[in-house]
Amino acid sequence: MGTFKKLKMYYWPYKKYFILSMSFLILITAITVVYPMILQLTIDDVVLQKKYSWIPYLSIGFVFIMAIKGVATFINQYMGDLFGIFSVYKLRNSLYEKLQFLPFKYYDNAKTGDLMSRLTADVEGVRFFLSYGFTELLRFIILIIISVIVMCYYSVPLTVVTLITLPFLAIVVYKFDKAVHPAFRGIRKSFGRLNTNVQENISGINTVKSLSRENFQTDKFNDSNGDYKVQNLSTSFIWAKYFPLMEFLGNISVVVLLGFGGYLVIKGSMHPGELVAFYSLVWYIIWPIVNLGFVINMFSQAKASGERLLEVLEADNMIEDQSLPIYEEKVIGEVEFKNVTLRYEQDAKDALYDISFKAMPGQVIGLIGSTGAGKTSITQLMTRFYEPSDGEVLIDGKKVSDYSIRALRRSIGFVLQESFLFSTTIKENISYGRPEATMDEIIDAAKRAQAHEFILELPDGYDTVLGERGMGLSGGQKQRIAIARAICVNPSIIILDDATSAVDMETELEIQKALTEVMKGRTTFIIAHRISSLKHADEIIVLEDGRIKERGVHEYLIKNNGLYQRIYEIQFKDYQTVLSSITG
Ligand code: M5T
Ligand code: MG
Repeated sequence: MGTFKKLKMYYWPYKKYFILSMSFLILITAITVVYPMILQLTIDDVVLQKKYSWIPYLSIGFVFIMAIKGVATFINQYMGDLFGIFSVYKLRNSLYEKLQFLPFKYYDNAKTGDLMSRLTADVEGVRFFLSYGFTELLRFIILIIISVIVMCYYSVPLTVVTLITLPFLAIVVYKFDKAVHPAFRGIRKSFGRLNTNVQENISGINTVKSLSRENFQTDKFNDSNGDYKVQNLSTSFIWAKYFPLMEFLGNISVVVLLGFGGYLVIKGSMHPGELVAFYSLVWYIIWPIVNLGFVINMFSQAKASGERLLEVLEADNMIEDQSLPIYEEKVIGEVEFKNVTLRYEQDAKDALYDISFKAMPGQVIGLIGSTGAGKTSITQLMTRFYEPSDGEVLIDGKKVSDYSIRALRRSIGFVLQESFLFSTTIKENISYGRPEATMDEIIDAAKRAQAHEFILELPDGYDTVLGERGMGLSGGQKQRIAIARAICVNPSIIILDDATSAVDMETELEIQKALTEVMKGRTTFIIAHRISSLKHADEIIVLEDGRIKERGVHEYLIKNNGLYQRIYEIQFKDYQTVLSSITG
């Protein structure tokens, strides 16, 4: 029950629906037990004593009770549904919100498809149990209690004898529960894997097709689909094995009832009508116990789902706003690293080691180094996407951890190698970081990002919806929209992480023009592989294996006999070769 206790805050606010549903459930159950009693009355007092004048009254009374039961069933079901639907609405919102605020570190290990299946199938599992499972469980308990009371009222010895086999039935049901819970957890897990597979395949369809790996993907899908099938089959086997056994044990009670009950009637210590009523009542006990399997099944599924939801809800936010002090204001743009070390995982090697530098507001810092050297990692620390393992990151002389995350992210703009655009209008994509931006501001940002012209040529201009009706953009166009998006926020610090490496030389020139505009008056970090992109920087930091190897201005570094000089020579020589091959 721990899982449901932890989830209480989501469903308990709607307890009024639950309580209403339950109250009418008690009424319905009580009426159910009245059926066999009416039967007993009809046989013993009407038929056997030939009191025919009672029949109309009994019939009308019966119809009346049925009508009450109808209304009660409606309220019970509808309120039960409301309880489930409202609770799950709240739960789903909380999950989504949680996902928004989880740090990158969480997503490093999470799989999209799996998260999607948690947000859909698992949430549904919990809803189903809240709406029906809870009710069923209580109904069974109430039905059993009332039935036993009525049976004892008719005959205590017969009750005891009839119920003698039921503990065995209960043991089988218990064993069933033990077997079925892990099986259902397996199903849910397997479904998460299946989803991941599909999602990755669809997101990566370009890669799949360009490397013609369709067959490989299909096989991979077959594997997870096969695993899902096996999981389902084994659950189904458990189900099929236990169900007939439970029914068989139930029927033994009926045999005992008919034997001993028949004897009591013949002996005259029991009325025939009472025996008939007993027969119905005993099923009111066996049926819930057998079906307890079904409810337990539902409960197990919901519990497994609930656990998976709690895993998300209880995931560590890791990076949170400090309680005090908090700076909300926008920064001016001085960035300082003091002996910063960063390790992504506890026992991984240092991604950065003992990094120190200082950038004054408005300065341009170039970061260069081979792939995996730690360039991106440096920038991730400024926005607190990750926390340094050691050392301090300061902005305007204050620790980044003392800023609110919001203020920080509003002060720092990013243009990455590949920019993600949402499938909405260009206008909204540009103003994504500052939804309150006016149309003039959006157009101004686009103009400065050299994007205005091509946007006007699109079918609906700024209202063109991306990703629809084949509305794609070229890499360079996307990049310029991303730059406009960064400008729109008007950040004090801007990070250009390989912003031009994915496009051709000509587009790069255009983007470079846009970037020069972006850099004006902002502290800028340029990460690039091409020296031409960062040779005008106020300081260039050369990284290798997470450490600073060299630093200084271009003119100094090219004569320093170090890594930078080597890179420069390679790129410069290349250029010379190309040049001489053209000029012949
Ligand atoms: C530096 C590791 C990576 C590498 C080192 C971003 C990131 C990096 N790493 C992680 O373990 N998890 C992460 O989320 O850290 O990586 P980098 O800073 O990304 O290097 P880079 O930006 O200089 O490389 P590139 O290829 O972008 O030029 O060991 O495994
Ligand atoms: Mg990088």
